[in-house]
Amino acid sequence: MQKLGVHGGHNGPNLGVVEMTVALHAVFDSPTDKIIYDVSHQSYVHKMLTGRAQAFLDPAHYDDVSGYTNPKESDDDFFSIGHTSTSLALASGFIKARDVLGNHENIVAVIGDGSLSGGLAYEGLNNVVTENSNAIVIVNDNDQSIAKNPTGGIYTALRKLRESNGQAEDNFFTALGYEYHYLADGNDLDQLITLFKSVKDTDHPVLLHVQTEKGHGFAPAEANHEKFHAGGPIDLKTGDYKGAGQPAGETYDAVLSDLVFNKLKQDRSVIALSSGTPMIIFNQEQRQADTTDYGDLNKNQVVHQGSKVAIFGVGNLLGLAKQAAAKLAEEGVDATVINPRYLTGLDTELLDQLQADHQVVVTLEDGILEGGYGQTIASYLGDSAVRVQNYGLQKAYPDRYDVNELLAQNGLTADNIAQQALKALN
Ligand SMILES: Cc1ncc(C[n+]2csc(CCOP(=O)(O)OP(=O)(O)O)c2C)c(N)n1
Repeated sequence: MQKLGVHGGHNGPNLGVVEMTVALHAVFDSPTDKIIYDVSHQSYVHKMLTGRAQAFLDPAHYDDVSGYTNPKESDDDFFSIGHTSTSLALASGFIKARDVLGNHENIVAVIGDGSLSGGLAYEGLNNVVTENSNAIVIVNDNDQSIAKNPTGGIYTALRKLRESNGQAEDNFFTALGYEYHYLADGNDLDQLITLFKSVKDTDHPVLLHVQTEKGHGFAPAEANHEKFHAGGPIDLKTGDYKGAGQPAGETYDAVLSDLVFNKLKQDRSVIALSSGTPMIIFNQEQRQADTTDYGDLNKNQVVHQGSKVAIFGVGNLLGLAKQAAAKLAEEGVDATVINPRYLTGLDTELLDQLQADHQVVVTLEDGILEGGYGQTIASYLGDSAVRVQNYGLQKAYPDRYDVNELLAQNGLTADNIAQQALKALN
């Protein structure tokens, strides 16, 4: 809790499975027995019990582990994962491999009810049972995805099972071929241990439907499951998020959600689909009703018109482009700032105009430099007198990095950008 207080993370999912994780490690022999977590956003207690407690107890080590399972950290972690609905498919591979090798360890998959809505989960449910050998699937049912589950489909089936203490006649899991057990008090350690012991070393697929409470033990998280699914540092007394780490100024997320909310207000037939990540898709009809001029395609937005130096800030780096322009202004250079708005396709009319009164064109992007946006600009201007300076990231696999540090390592600071532009001018 102290770490969540200053560090944030997946609060509710982890608090909900403290007892389950302790029971799993009490009964099963990890890593010989394999415990595979769906999403793996609920693996904090697993990490504490498998040699990584320091990363939760000692602030100096908080960043030693990631928020998900990671085979590089421990032999008890089998996958680097973060997507929902994968655990059963992954477990079915382990089951197959074990059986081919003639081994006998337990394969345990833990999947939340929210993750059970993903298509891959159904393929996994089918494949696990097809192998017809040891498999222990735990459905961690807290009746909550990130947001509330809808009614209908699997969620009505789960509710009927919960309300009948696992006795409902329609049982999706037994129909598929699983031996089914229901545990109403999935936050009770003793009952969990008894249940797990009773199915350990089974020779056929078993499904344990375990009802837990998201955020268990922390009153604010018990009272508001969605708010405490995940978030930044929390005031542990009041349960309020401290709000640190919020990006300053306007963000692309905020612009998008304002736009979508306005559309939704104006037109009840507008539907937004989201996977819990900021991703919105409009259908063809909505686009036709939309008044946006798509003939505008590839037109860049000149945020500020200056001369000599033009800075293109791609996406989130538009802010940095403005900061670099402010530094240049201190040196008497009134730089043009451009929001390209399109990652593919160039505004060639604008680029042709720039050649008339600009000597330096700078591009900033927070993607890989090689083959990136900036290089398409450089290629277009390659035959002109304009000097092009491209900033982006070296190709690498940074793990748990500080965004500003990573940008700085790649020269992406307002000071450096301004200095290099001045050098090119002189
Ligand atoms: C493919 C994919 N879609 C969406 C998400 C966003 N997401 C993260 S966890 C989650 C569901 C959480 O609900 P549940 O599986 O019930 O676990 P709980 O957090 O309630 O323990 C979702 C939709 C994701 N990680 N991967």
